[in-house]
Amino acid sequence: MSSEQQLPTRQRRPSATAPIVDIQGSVGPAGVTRPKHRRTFTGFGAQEIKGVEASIPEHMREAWLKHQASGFQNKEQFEKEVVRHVETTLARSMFNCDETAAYAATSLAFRDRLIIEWNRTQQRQTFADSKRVYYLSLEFLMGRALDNAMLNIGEKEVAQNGLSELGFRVEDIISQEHDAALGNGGLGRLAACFLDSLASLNYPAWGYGLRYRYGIFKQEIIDGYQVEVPDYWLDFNPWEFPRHDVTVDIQFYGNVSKTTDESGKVTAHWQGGELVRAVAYDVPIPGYATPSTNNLRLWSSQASGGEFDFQKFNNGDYESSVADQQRAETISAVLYPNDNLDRGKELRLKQQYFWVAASLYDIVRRFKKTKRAWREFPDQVAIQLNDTHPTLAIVELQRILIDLEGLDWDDAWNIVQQTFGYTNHTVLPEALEKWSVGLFQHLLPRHLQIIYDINLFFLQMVERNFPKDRDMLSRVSIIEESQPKMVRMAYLAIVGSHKVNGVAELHSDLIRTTIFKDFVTIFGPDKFVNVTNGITPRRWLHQANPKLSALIATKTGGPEHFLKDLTLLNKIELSVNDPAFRKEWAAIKLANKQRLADYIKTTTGVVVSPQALFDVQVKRIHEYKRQQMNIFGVIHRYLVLKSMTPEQRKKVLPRVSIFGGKAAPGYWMAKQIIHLINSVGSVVNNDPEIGDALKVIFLEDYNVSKAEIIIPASDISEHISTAGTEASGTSNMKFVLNGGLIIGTCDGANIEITREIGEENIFLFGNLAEDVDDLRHHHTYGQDHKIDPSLDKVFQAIQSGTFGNADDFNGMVAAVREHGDFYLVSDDFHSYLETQELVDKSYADQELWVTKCITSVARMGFFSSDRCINEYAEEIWNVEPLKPETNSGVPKTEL
Ligand code: 26Q
Repeated sequence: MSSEQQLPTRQRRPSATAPIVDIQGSVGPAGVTRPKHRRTFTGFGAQEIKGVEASIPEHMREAWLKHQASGFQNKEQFEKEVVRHVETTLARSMFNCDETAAYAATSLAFRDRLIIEWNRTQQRQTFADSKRVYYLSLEFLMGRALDNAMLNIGEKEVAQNGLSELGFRVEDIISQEHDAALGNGGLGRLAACFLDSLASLNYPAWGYGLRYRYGIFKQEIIDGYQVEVPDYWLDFNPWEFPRHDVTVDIQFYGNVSKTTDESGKVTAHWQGGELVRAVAYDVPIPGYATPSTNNLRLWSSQASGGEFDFQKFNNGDYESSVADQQRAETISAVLYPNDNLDRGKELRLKQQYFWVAASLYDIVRRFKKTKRAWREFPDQVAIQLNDTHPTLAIVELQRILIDLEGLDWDDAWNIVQQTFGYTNHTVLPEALEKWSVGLFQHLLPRHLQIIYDINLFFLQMVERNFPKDRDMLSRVSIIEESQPKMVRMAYLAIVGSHKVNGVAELHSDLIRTTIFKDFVTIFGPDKFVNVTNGITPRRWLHQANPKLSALIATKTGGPEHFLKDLTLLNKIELSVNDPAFRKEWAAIKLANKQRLADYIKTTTGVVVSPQALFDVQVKRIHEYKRQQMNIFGVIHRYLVLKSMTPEQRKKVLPRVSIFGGKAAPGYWMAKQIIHLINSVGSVVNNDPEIGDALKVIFLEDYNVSKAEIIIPASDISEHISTAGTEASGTSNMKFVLNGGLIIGTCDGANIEITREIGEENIFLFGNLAEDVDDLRHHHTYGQDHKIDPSLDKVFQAIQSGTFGNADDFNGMVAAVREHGDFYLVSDDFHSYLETQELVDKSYADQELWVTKCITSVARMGFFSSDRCINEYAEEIWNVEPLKPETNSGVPKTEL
């Protein structure tokens, strides 16, 4: 009789052939046997389903099986769930169930549905023993979760009908939710789109990030100026699950000693310093039309001794024990609001290490439970670095392997390099992360030693292979020999990864030929690849623009098809000349514009006509993105209108210029730009001579949920960065996908959008990336820097006080006139104005315009983040999807 059979039933250990798995992805008990790793896993067979079931202790199995079938399948059951949550979970009465309570209860009802699939997905992944992807990003700009959950699960209609019977409109309930705004802009939203695609495509994948108490600040516009207000978003967040049992103590500061054993092997010991506790919070990530539900794990910081340091507390040192607690909590308190700017703040480096160390501990712990040999680590784990922010993960894994696990340097380093991939998102020098050696020495002394060793071995290799190029060593050294010495994080990321990618073709070419040129020479061209960004059509078409999605569905065989394979959009091109389709298309755009006009009226008080051309630029405010050029163009338009007779003005195509975006709080020039836009708006919008011919709107606090209203309403959107500066841009894709055209420079993904949709469907202008260096040189050293006469008139208007105190805008004018015009506004201004005129003319021909819009949407299939994720999976991660079972009683089958 085995020892197992002797146990009383209630204490019986689970079957030894099936692992116990939970959402934490942990397996138990140790030493279980499992199927061999397989490259392609096509789903559970009947036997394997039994395997998962068998992992549930016998005395729990019946209850477990009943639970699997729970959740709501129809309107009545949904309503019952909502009422139950209001009356029990929320401890309120239906008698006073307001929209807040209805939102909470609806979310809880959907959350219950998600949790079941979430658990199953983790069980499935662990049972299959498949390789997982870990996406490390300091930013996840998720936006709202409820609408997304409803649509991805496929039960929005049920909820809509149920809520309606309870007296609510589903839109009102959805809009109760506070955006999860744990990101600045493009990089953070890309991470969110990637999570959606990873789950929708059934890839075993986890995101790892920080659970900031404050996300990106809320922007208020007061007297035309940006004012920042903290974004405390965690009041009620039904989408996160605290895992108080999943904690890791993270070490900072301290010192390093070394010991040598009998065999002469030296081991480093990092001792002393300070401990901060990382606590896991998990967020379920549902896939679209699949039960697969992945996990986003966000770490929150706490004092490691629990609530207080009891010793200090008991000694009466109450204040200092509270101070310790606050210092620990500060680490995950706030998202840095800089986008594309590195400020070198100690707390930021602390955030990075805290998050990276906790995540790696978690990943390594999960791997160790499989009892595999260390060399198999890269077969089980792929880690993607979202920019250089998580680069310390490379050093941390090397430290774990050599200091804690006793591996040789070379074996460890091979594992590290095979595990990591690094995505670069910028070529702007001010955004490339560097940390001073002194700060590293203080905060992470052992990591600095390891970085020095990585650099030493790397430089030795370079010296061996390129003995003639003596300068090469200082050019590529991870340590910059400046005063003070700096650690170059991008170089560390390249050296520690097996693949480095840019995010659009031009950008990938630029990094290969400029900032990382030497590394291409050293490692060869195969290490440097391009993966052009993409966006999830579930959020950016189906959710943001339900009417257009429904119309497209009529030509593509239903939403579940084109939303899973966006190339099917090409079918709508067959209907481009179908009058009924075109009419419906135009009506939808008008309705979306009306929705935005209503929003503008409510939030700004300004009335705009939905018949006008809506011209939109919404994105972070930055000189390289050139919102200043846009507003100079608006001023030009205003001056032209003012010079016309009333009769002439009546014939002008009315335009609404819409801006939105946040400036980093310390970015003075960006704040000046916001101020100028608002000042121009208050003059133009109140000028009775102008009327509807021109309106200028600044929408406060641009975020994901506002983007969902703004983007579908655009006729033309502006993507007008100085050529070579915008790595990709992703809103360009969102606008075109929603039936808007774009005016843009030959930069980032604009170039590939042009390739896909055709030159005749995009308004390109301006100098090319290859000309930028010469133009800048000319500004600095040339004698004859003449600025365009139209721009000169714009400056004269600003400086004569037309838009308020001229001195307020001196800096912006001087940047162009006196300080070398680094972003080449004057060089591109003329061509920008000409192209805007072309936009007006084209819009006047509505028939042709609608043709351009339909054709463009039809050709946007390439820009799905699904395509993008499949490229990462194939070229960088070497992971395969793990399809869910189709016959295990899961309520919904995969489409
Ligand atoms: C760095 C150091 C210290 C503090 C903050 C930062 C920091 C934070 C955010 C640096 C950069 C960012 C964000 C960058 C970003 O959003 N880049 C955008 O990434 C998109 C996705 O690839 C591209 O489409 C955009 O072109 C790129 O600007």
